[in-house]
Amino acid sequence: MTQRERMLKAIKGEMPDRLPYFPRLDLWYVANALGGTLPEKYKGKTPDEIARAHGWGLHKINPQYHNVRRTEDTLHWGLGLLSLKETVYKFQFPSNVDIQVKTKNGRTKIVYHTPVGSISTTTIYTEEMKKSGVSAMWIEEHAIKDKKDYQAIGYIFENMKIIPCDQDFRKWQQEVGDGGVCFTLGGRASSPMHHIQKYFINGTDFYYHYHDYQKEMRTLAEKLGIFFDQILQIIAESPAEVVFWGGNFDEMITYPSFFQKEILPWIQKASDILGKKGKYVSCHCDGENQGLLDLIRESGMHIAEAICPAPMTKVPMEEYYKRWSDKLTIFGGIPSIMLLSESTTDEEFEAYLDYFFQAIAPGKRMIVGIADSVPPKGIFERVIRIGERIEKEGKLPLEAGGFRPIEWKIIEDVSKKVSKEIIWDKEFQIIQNDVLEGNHEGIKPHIENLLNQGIKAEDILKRGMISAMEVINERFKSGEVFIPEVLLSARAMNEAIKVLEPYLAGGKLAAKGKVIMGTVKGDLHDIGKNLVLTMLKGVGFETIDLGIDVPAEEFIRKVKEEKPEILGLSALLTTTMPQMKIVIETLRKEGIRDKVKVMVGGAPLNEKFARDIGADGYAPDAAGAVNLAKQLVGKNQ
Ligand code: B1M
Repeated sequence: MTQRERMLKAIKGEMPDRLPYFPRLDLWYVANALGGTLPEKYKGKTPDEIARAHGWGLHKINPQYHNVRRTEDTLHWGLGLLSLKETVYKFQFPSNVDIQVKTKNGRTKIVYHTPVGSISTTTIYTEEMKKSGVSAMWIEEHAIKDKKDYQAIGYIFENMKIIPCDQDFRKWQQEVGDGGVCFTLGGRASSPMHHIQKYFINGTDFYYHYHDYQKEMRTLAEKLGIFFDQILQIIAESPAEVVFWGGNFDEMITYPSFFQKEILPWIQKASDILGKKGKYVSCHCDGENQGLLDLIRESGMHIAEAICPAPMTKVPMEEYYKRWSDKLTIFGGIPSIMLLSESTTDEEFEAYLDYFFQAIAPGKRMIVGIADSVPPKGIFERVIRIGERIEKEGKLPLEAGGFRPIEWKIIEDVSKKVSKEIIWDKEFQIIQNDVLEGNHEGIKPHIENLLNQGIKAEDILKRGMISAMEVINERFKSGEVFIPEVLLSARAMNEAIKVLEPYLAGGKLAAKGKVIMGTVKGDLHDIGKNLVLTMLKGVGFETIDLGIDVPAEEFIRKVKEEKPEILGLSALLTTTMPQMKIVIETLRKEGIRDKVKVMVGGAPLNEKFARDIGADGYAPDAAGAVNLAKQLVGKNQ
């Protein structure tokens, strides 16, 4: 059976002869080729040649953004417009939109002048990013900065022409041949609202806009819907068998109610339309899926790709297989940290594979892959070893044998966890409610009212505002509320503090302490860090955000300048975790290590790592970060 046949059988829910194995090599390959660290035997070979030589399938799922036909293919990334060999359409801007492009050192600024206003975007994709294994561009400046930008962007999408164009896609299919299945790119977002979230607005501001500018957003989503519908029609008539229909879902970012309302209906629509044409819909589900398991199952998608199970996320592989495999095909299953010596020993790696073969028995609807990809420093012998074991033990149907779940955090039943209820304080109930509801406008007159009645500002702050914020903190921890609620409550707090501050003793809010925080060098993830900062600010810390991709020297400079009680470091990539150690060592070299407490966090970290690098504390989430920060400054109240 060819690799292509194997994959198609797994997608259709039939039994191939053995488990299909399609490791994604591009990030590993590009990073090592550019860094001159590609193993000798692979030098001069392409990733496809390497995969074919080892008898693996060719991973033709994620577009090769680093290797496009021409600059224009990804030029309009800031608007989420891509025209690649992987897409079966191209687009044409309305003729009355004037576009000005400036590019310098991997940074591209574009201004779009439309008859109803101008918008601009800036994207970055540098050689350094490629070397560190980044395959996609970073949006530094988002198109929508405030309410007035909705109209211009809506105008562009409403008047955009989408034209079928599949010659290059057909050529690509021929080149890949029996080696695999070429996924066409529908888009990197799964619905119009998801598109707005991923491309148009900064990751954190999105939630404020979603709350404040509902009408504008809804209208824009409708205009984008026209664009999405056209793409679906073109794909339906194209030679593609499978479509990459967006992704990067995460139970925090695309929290369950948002996923259900804004994303799921479009996956259903795509699956219906394309399903009728004998095509399949695949979504990139590389995030934390615990709270989304049932929704993804019900979404109608045919393939959940880049599935990254425990221990990297909360959902163990057997849970995925048990919950989904009767309905959709699972692609992935080997979390990338299994390939890293820092996180996984050889013995642990082999034990994971023993477990894995049992967790996915009998192996139907399963395509094995590294989720989401082989990391730049991944041990390549382990990629080979997985292939060897599949060759030997992956004949289908797999036998489950004596299944023993591995010891890691088993799925938690969120619905059973109820955090502490608010203790209403009669005098301050209205303020407590404003904070809980995120009523950032209403809270101001309410506070003025209390002040006019002669109530002390310190009491309003402590008994009214902070007591409510702590409840939000707890509810977030227990999964009862999600990012938007936290952000909106914190915003109400901050607005209220502005009114309160002149009345506080000394005319200034006595901060719990000063915290400086940033995402370490090489790492561009900022949603979690922003949330932590917002929470800290909400409970009374003074916060300074250093942003993303912050080098050690910058952290040190700021610590010297601002003299904070706490320095916070965030990292989401295993490749950038070592940066934290560098920062701590530099603090030591500069003789200021004992002047500041260092707190670290981010999905791939744990307590042990924090201890090993000499940090003062680790927090797994934003609520934990608040508690830790209080402990570190010795103020638990
Ligand atoms: Co990225 N990404 N990503 N990504 N991404 C991960 C992290 C990944 C685990 C996905 C996967 O493989 N399953 C993987 C890393 C794998 C690894 O390192 N082994 C990965 C990869 C590979 C990449 C790229 C390399 C992909 C590529 O280019 N092909 C690239 C790297 C870019 C770079 O940084 N150089 C990349 C890019 C992106 C996007 C731009 C698409 C987007 C980021 C958008 C943004 O941040 N503005 C993105 C996203 C969204 C994710 C996932 C899906 C979600 C991350 C997130 O925001 N979660 C993520 C999957 C995952 O984490 N399982 C993934 C929600 C957020 C609220 O949680 O950030 O964990 P989190 O923050 C929590 C806690 O960790 C903690 O509190 C927060 C709130 O509770 N916390 C702290 C965080 N910082 C703290 C600091 C503290 C204390 C607590 O004290 C100081």
